[in-house]
Amino acid sequence: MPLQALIFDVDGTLADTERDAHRVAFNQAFAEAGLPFAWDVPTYGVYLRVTGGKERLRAFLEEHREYPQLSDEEIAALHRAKTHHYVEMVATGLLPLRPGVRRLLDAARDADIRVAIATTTTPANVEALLHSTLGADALARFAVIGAGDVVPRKKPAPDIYQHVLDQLGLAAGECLAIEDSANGLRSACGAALPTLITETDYTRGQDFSGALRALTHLGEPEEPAQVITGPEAGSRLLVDIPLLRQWWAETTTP
Ligand code: XBP
Ligand code: MG
Repeated sequence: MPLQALIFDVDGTLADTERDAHRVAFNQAFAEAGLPFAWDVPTYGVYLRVTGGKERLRAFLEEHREYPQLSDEEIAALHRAKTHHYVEMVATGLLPLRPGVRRLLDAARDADIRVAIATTTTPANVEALLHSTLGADALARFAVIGAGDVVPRKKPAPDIYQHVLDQLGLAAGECLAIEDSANGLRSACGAALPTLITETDYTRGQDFSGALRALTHLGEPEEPAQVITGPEAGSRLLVDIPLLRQWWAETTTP
């Protein structure tokens, strides 16, 4: 059975969204609500260990009892405001796709390999990012978009990947996941998916054991990716469909 589908994470994988978009949108919502805190770049990096914006804010408040403790309803309202700011920001075209993403999406389409999304982020955020980067018909490119609270447990639980596999009607061994973080890797591996990592500034140095390969990004002809872990470590290359098929086949051929 050939490779049937690529399942992409969103934040950090399709685009580098966290530092300059999610974090900024959270801070706008905090300021509007008159809250006495903001997340600087390193602090946000610490709380990225918690996936999901509402869950992240709850974890922050639990570790900062000196700040007003918010109810679940207050967190949900704050998070709605954050989503509004994020969507507005992304609609301006602030965030490009990461190197090689557009190229690989187009190559998958040409090779009749389906593409899907598995993310913990809110669906409106995914739609805003896809529209601003891939145009009006962007959503139609994806066979399945699994996002946000559609499953009860967010990454690193495998639920979102399992949900997407169920919707695709495919087995994990017929697909390949592309992630940027250890939480995402654990989620994809928990669903038995072979997984490629493209690290970001926030995820560099995390434990990527179990990944097919870890790379700096997917690469462009003028900006090849560097391999971080795997047999080709240190070399520079372009992730294309033949290479993905080769790496993916390693997981099925002993
Ligand atoms: C990243 C996340 C998300 C975003 C914020 O998810 O954990 O929570 O940081 O989005 P992934 P929300 O890498 O799986 O796409 O505020 O909408 O949760
Ligand atoms: Mg991610």
